[in-house]
Amino acid sequence: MSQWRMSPELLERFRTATTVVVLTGAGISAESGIPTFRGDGGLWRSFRPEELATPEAFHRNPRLVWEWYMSRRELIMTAMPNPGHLALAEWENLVPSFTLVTQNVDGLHRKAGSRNVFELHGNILRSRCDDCGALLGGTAPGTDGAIPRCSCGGMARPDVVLFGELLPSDVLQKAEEAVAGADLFFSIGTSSVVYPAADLPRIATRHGAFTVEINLIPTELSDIFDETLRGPSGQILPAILAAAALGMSGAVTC
Ligand code: BJW
Ligand code: ZN
Repeated sequence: MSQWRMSPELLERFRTATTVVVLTGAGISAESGIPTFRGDGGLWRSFRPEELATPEAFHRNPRLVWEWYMSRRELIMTAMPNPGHLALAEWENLVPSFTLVTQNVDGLHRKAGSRNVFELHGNILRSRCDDCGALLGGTAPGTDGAIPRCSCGGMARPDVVLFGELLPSDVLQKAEEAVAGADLFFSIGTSSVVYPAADLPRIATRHGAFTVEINLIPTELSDIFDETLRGPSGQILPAILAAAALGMSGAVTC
């Protein structure tokens, strides 16, 4: 059970916003059965990021890194969007401008029906050439573990952004522009420790957006938000949409 309270101001902002930007992290997909990275049950409890999520790790031991991504791919391919993803897809239909910026690589926002999605950290279901960057579909090692090669000879790798790598510059630029123009900004299910994504709430604040955080627990950035809602996004987001439709606010117990 979680308890959260949406203020009358948030309800009003929700109803009148014309330019909404939502930033999501692993927490929004937790209720779809996909582990987060940090915290209890997080992936980094069992795996060391520097052994699996850096370009150096990939070059040192591409098979090991591929094995890890293959097991996550399998889980993600069968995962379904949860009520949080679905509520965001529905919200997009209710406002003139809605941008969804996600750090997630699972593709669940598009699977839920969201259209204007910027994937900051790539997509785990795609592969690309480690040398020339060519997209290689869902290419993956076979049962012998051999790493597939691009026509240029480079190794195929998951099309995700590893630590120390640059985010796709066009995607990041468009995301930052959208955030700078937002009148309502939500940060959902992210620990707000990974940059440059963690800069986005500050950009929103600097440009005068009303800012809201949804998370189970306080984060590094909680203090800068105008409003924080503590609880599972799969319960809070549908409840906000329903409350806004009914014109109510106040304490809601999920
Ligand atoms: C719920 C919930 C529920 C649970 N409901 N909530 C500036 C300062 C310091 C460092 C840097 C900096 N700029 C760059 C860096 C270095 C680095 C960085 O940020 N390091 C920090 C960790 C210190 N950044 C980079 O390297 C980035 N590249 C870059 O900036 O290049 C230029 C540069 C390089 C080096 C130096 C300077 C400049 C690239 C970052 C790439 C991140 N890649 C990963 C892996 C992607 C592929 C894969 O999936 O394997 O992306 S790491 C991992 O963390 C993944 C995530 O997208 C990312 C963020 O995690 P997220 O989504 O926040 O998940 P969690 O688990 O941390 O949090 C989940 C939250 O949900 C929790 O708070 C829960 O409570 C909550 N939750 N259930 C609501 N039901
Ligand atoms: Zn290539």
